[in-house]
Amino acid sequence: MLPASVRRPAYDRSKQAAGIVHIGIGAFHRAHQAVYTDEAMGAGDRDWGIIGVSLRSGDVAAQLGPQDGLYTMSARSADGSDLRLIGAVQRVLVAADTPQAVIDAIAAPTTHIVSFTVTEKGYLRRPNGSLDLAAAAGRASLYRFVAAGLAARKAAGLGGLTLLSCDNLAGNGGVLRRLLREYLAAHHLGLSEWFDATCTCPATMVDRIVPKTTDADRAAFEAELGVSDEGAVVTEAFSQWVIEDDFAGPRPCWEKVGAQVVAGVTPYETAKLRMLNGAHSALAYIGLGRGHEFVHQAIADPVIRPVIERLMRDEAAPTIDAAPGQDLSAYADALLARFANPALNHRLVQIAMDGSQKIPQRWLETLAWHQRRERTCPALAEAIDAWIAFLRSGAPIDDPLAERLRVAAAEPDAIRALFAPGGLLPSGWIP
Ligand code: CS2
Repeated sequence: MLPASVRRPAYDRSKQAAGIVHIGIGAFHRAHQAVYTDEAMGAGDRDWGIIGVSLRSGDVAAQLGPQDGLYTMSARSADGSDLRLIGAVQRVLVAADTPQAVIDAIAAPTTHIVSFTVTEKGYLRRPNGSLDLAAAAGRASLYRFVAAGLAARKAAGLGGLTLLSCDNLAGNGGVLRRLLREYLAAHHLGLSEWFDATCTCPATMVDRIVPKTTDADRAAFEAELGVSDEGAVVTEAFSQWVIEDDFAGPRPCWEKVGAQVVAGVTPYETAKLRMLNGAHSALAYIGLGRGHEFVHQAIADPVIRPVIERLMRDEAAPTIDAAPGQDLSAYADALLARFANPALNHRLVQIAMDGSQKIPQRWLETLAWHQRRERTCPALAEAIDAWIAFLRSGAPIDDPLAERLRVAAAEPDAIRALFAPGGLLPSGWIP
């Protein structure tokens, strides 16, 4: 029995149909979109159960399967934690093991939305932005499953779907649509027109800091709950979700439980990528270089903090066309407070991974904006130097381009080797 203080789903889980298939069911999805969906059903919405999909790893299925999809989420701050039991996830499929089950889930008449948190590299883009068709034909490709599921829907005379990218990419919905079109043109030409006519790909801005759950976290959950929870997730109190109002069919009433459904996501998304994520990546590389392990330690370092403030306030913020009521200075204040959260133990190495996939939208767009105005960005220049030092340091490089990055960073003119146009990273910025 869970302690009475743990909030539980306020609806009958056994009576809900699955309306959403979510591809990439990591900790972030479980602490973000799944929570909004759980709350929407708690507020009276029905039939929005989630079928989670892992493309490759069986870990989450092994964790959540025996728990009937249930897990606890702890929102932590310096003042304590708020524990909740989340009931939106019904089951978890592993695409590599049961591919047809994934296709059937996408093709089910009750499914209206397929959402994604596959990380930046999961979109399988080449540095020039086009789809890596060889990778997209491989086993761990979201495109294969989505295309096969859509083909089955069309064959069955069902409607299209809303395909909802929840990854930290600039213009994530448009990127997904463009890449999926490239895939369909190569493999399912007959589906392209139907896809255009029946499916939508809204843009989203997703924000919640969710460190990877550690064994120590799981032990702390067990001590607090009195039962073990293999699927538990740790996060902060803050959560934001801004979604472009462009749905192909029904959707949960996410706006009743705090999400913003708006005509244009760009100002929120740009601010989040360039300020929050841009600062995060800078904290990771500069912080690791100075011997820190966690984000809250790096932001407390009097040498690092002014660089991060400058990056957010003087370099990133001026590049953003704020939406009415969007206060970028207050946003920077809030981010500094969130980074300082001592209860999260957010590891810098977690943020440091996949730099080649993250840096273009986090740093290079800001640099290009200033370059067009003949201005320099000292804080971002320091961040880039720290990335190069990290690549040269001999520490493991967790990145799809790891070996090529290591070679480029070893060049005497590493900046040019990494960022020259037509090179490893897509960039409007010319070093
Ligand atoms: C982080 C993000 O790991 C990273 O690269 O910058 O996961 C960040 O915590 C989230 O985007 C916050 O919403």
